[in-house]
This record gives sequence, C-alpha cells and structure tokens, in this order.
Amino acid sequence: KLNSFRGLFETDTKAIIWGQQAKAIQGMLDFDFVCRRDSPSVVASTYPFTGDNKQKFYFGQKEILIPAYKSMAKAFATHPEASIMITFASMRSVFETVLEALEFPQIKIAHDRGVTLIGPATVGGIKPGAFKIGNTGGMMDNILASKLYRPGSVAYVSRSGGMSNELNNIISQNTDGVYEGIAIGGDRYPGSTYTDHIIRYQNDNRVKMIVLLGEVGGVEEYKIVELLKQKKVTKPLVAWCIGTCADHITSEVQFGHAGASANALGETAACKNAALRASGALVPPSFDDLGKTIRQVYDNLVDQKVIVPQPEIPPPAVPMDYAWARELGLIRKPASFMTSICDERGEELNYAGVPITKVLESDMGIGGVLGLLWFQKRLPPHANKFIEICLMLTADHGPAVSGAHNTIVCARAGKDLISSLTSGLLTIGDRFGGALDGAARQFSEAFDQGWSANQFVSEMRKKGKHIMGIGHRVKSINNPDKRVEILKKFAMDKNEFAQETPLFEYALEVEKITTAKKPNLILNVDGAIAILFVDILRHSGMFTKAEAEETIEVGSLNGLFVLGRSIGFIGHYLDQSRLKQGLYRHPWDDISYIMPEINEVAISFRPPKFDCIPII
Ligand code: Q5B
Repeated sequence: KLNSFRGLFETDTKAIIWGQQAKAIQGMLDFDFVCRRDSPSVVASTYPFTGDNKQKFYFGQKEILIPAYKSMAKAFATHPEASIMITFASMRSVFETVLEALEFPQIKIAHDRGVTLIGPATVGGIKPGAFKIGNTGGMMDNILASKLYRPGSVAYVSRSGGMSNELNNIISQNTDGVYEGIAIGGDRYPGSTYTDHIIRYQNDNRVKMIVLLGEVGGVEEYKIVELLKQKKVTKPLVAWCIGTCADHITSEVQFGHAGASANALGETAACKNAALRASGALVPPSFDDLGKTIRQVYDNLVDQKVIVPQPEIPPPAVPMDYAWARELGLIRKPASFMTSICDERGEELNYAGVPITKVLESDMGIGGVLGLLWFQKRLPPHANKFIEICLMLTADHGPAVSGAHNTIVCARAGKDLISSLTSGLLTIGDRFGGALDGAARQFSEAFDQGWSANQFVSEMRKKGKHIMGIGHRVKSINNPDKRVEILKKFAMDKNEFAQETPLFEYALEVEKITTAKKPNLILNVDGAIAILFVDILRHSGMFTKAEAEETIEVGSLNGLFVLGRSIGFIGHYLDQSRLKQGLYRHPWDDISYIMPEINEVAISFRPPKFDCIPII
C-alpha cells in the first residue's frame, strides 16, 4: 500500500555516524534542510577515540548541537530512534565496527537479521527529499542541479559512487528525477547486491521505473536476468553494464573496482548486456544512449499516466558555507587582522615572501631571518653579521644584573621557565638593557640638529637627563667593556662593516666628553648597538629615510637586547633548576631597615576635622 510501505530511508529516518566526519554530517544536514525535512537525519555520532561531547552544526540557518559518544552502545541506547548507522571506519576497523553495530536490534542490516548492509567500499546512497548517506550526491550545487531535494519516480542501483553522480545527472535531465539511488560499492562481495535493492524498488509503489548500472566482472547481473524472466521484476528496467571497451583491449583488464574484471566470457559487460536485453530489460546500444533510453521509458510511463509529473517547487535556499563561498569568490569580508611578515598557509612557510628553503639555502643566518621578520628586508651580509654579533654579545652578563637576578629568584621560587624568563625580561628598561631606543633617538636628534658632541652633552645636562647609551655600573675607561671594544673594532673595519658610520663616529666624540667627566660614562653596550644600528638604517641603502625613522620610532632596537638576553635568562633558569636551588630569601644583614620612630608617627598624626557629627 502506498502510504503504509516503509522503505529503507524515509523523511523521518535517523542515523548515527561512526567516525569524526564533521563535513559529511554537515552535508547530510544541508541536504535535510533543502529537502524540507522536519528534523535532522543525524542524531548522534560515535567514535571510540574521543570522550562524550557535543558538536556544533548548522540546520539551515540555525545552529544545533549533535551529541558524540565514545561508546557505540551508549549512542544506540540514548537514540533508539536511529535505524541507520553510517560508518566511516577505515579498512582496519570497519569489520569490528559493523559487527558491533549488528548487535543493536534497532539497526536495519544483512539477510539473516533482516538488515541491509550497503558497502563496504561505497559512498552510499541517496533518497531525494528524505535521506542522504554521508557524502553521496556531492556538494550542494550538484544536489540542486540534479534536483535531489525532492523525490522523482526513477530508482537506480549502481556499483560506483562516482557513476551514481552521473546517473543522478542523467536521470534528472530525462525524467522527473531520482526516487532513490544506491551505489553498492566496488567490492567483489558487496554487503548488499543489485538484487536486494531492485527487489526493494519493485516492492515500493513510489518507484515507477528502475535503472541498473552494472559493470564488467562478476555474475550479479544474471540474477536480475532471472528475476526478469521469472516476472519477479515487472517494472520497466533500463540496464547497462559498463566496461564494454574491455573486449577491445587484448590484455586482461582490471578496472578500478576490486570486482571489475572479467574472469570468464560471461562476466564481460557485453555478455551481460546481451543477457539483460534478451530477458526484457531496456538496454541502450551504448552508454551514450542511456539517457535517451531512460527518457523513452519515462515518456511512455507519463503517456500511460503511470507517472504524473508534479509541479516544480523551488527548494529553500541553503546558506552557503563561509569557506566555500570564499573559495568560489562570492563573498569578501574585511579581515580582523593583518600581517605582512610571515605566511604559513601555502605549501611552504615563508618569511616576508622568502620561502623557508631559500632562507636556509642563502645562508643568511639568524641575522637574516631577523631582518626579514622584523624589517621585511633582506639585509646586506655585514648587517646580518652585526645582528648575530649583537645577539652573542648580549646573550648574558652574569647573575648579578637585574634581569638575571629576577630570573634566578623566580626560578628558585619554583616557577616555570616562561614565568622566570618573563620576570627577567620585565626588568629591561631605560636603566638596564633597554636604553637602545632612547640612545638611537637622542643621538640621532642631536646629530641631525648639527649639535657638536659638547653641545649635546651640555644640552642634556641642562635638561637634567641622562644620555641613553652612556654610562655603566662597573665598566669604565679603566675597566673597558670588552663587548663594546669588539663592536667598535667590527664597525671600524671597512672590510667587515662595508658602509658609512657617521653616527657611530659622533658617539665616539660624545664618549670622549662624558668619560672626561667621569670614567664610567663610557659608550655602553646598549649605546654601541643602537648607534651602529641607526647607521645601518640610514646608510646600508636598504631603508628609506621614513622607514629608518619609523623603525626607531616603533621601538624595535630594544628588541635586540631582549632577544639576546633571553638566551642568558633561559640559561639561568635551567642552571638554577639543575643546581636544585631552593627558595631564595634575601639576608637581613643585607637590608637596611630604616623605620620611622614611633613618637614621630604619633606627632605627625592629625585627627580629621568633621563639619558635622559622624554617624557610626
Ligand atoms: N651620569 C647605567 O649609572 C647607569 C649618565 C650620567 C649623563 C648618563 C647610568 C644610566 C643611561 C642608561 C643606559 C644601559 C644606570 C646600561 C646595561 C646592560 C648591562 C648592565 C650590566 C648588561 C649607571 C652618577 C653620575 C651622576 C649622573 C652621571 C650617569 N649616567 N650623566 N648621562 N647616561 N645610563 N643604560 O653608575 O654629577 O654625580 O650627579 O642611567 O645607557 O644595562 O652589566 O650591569 O649587559 O647587563 O649608577 O651592561 O649611567 O651612575 O646614576 O649614580 O650617576 O653620573 O648624572 O652625575 P650609575 P649614577 P652627578 S648598560
């Protein structure tokens, strides 16, 4: 009876999905929506390698949560309404997965249990307007083009999932559309056969004609021949076995499917087509004519009023996936943030447009990488070398300096590497290690204004400001800082530092004046690095004037000290951990306690005056 017959898939069929297949599930839900289903066809998923959780999907415009269960038993127990399991299990795990699923009586699967098993090696099947297995039918544009959002009158069975897409297309072009289509899969021994599905179609009054797309190899098609002869299949059956070209190839041919090779004459596509034709199937002269034959059969059924074409109702619009719409170039969206130094999206990571393999091949070293990522420039070799020297020279200056001290105290308080490192880094500033940007600014300004070194020192004194990059706690002209000496030597050797260094020469003049005042007012390590870097910015030919100014303005030079000294701070953290140093407590005898006298406090205390009586 038309209305009481329940097929394998109906508009209220519910499925559980085995595996982490978010894309396939979303595809099914989009199909449900375009078919105007009341509720989604997927009720849960199950996957033994993740914990119970809920996953977000769209049903039309609405966001919904679909539960995912670690245990299949729990999934079936919680969702007794699910009669289908779609498994995406791999070849290794599919056997146990299916056997486990067969234990649940709610599943419709395999002869002796009255259950239908489609596959294993298949994309599945589709019932327009009702249910779609996983990725069957392709993307939404394909589903819409083949009108799979509403049922037609033609049911088909094929082996191949790819060819079933072609059938969807051919049938939609030549008839009122697909009623149901199943790809049984390319296995030599598929879980369900052409016969299983053709019998179902024969028994379903909503199917008016059947299409069988067989193929070379196996003898399954002969069972249909028998059914036709025995009049067990009485509906018009259009059939074609693909692979007829195999007869024209002299060597043995194995097509893509495991079962697609003829082991005997009877297994050839040509023999099977002949047998089908002889038993009453409508077999076209070639695959190219399949659509024509289908149309003829359909037109006859319409003429006989067996099929009454229904008015076409356009499907609801399914919102397009953002990523897909973007890929198709249909939408644009202002980006939330921009980047101009590194792109990791392609096949190869690139730094400022230079692929990482080129970075290594060109031997630019860490100095070159820093040039690319900090300044988007391929710096000249002397600049790369200069940066590397800076990083080596600033890597550490012992445990007594502020940053290392903080790192050590933090490590000894039991904190982790990152906390200890950042604790050290936070001390970097104008006084300690962070005078590079200030030095770059002060010296450049003075130089650009045409001030003599003397004038610069006295102007700064008048302002009551320290000259950044000048002065050291322990180093002096009598105890020179070897690091600064190395930098000076490197900069003065024009074979090494192949460019002009006017600001550096100016800084040496300033140093002469400051050290004449006090021997520790030397050009310190921060100052030497900063001044030479300004010379690189201005005279290496790599930066425009505006770029050079901007580089100083945004405070990039302190980064050199931060980066270099991080090496040492990490070393101190590891060292303290290795030495298993306990919590640090500063000794009392190293703290001068200067407490106010108690009566001083009493005298200085003035009780507040109240204009009115306070309410207490
Ligand atoms: N006076 C560095 O000061 C220090 C003067 C100055 C004019 C100056 C001081 C300073 C500028 C900032 C700077 C980076 C605080 C230093 C570094 C990394 C490190 C550290 C390490 C590493 C030292 C005594 C008299 C006073 C001052 C005058 C001092 N500096 N005048 N311009 N720049 N420099 N920081 O010794 O007449 O007596 O009142 O702030 O470049 O951090 O190894 O330790 O690798 O880890 O404490 O190398 O120079 O001297 O402040 O008591 O001043 O000298 O006006 O004159 P001191 P103060 P007066 S490198």
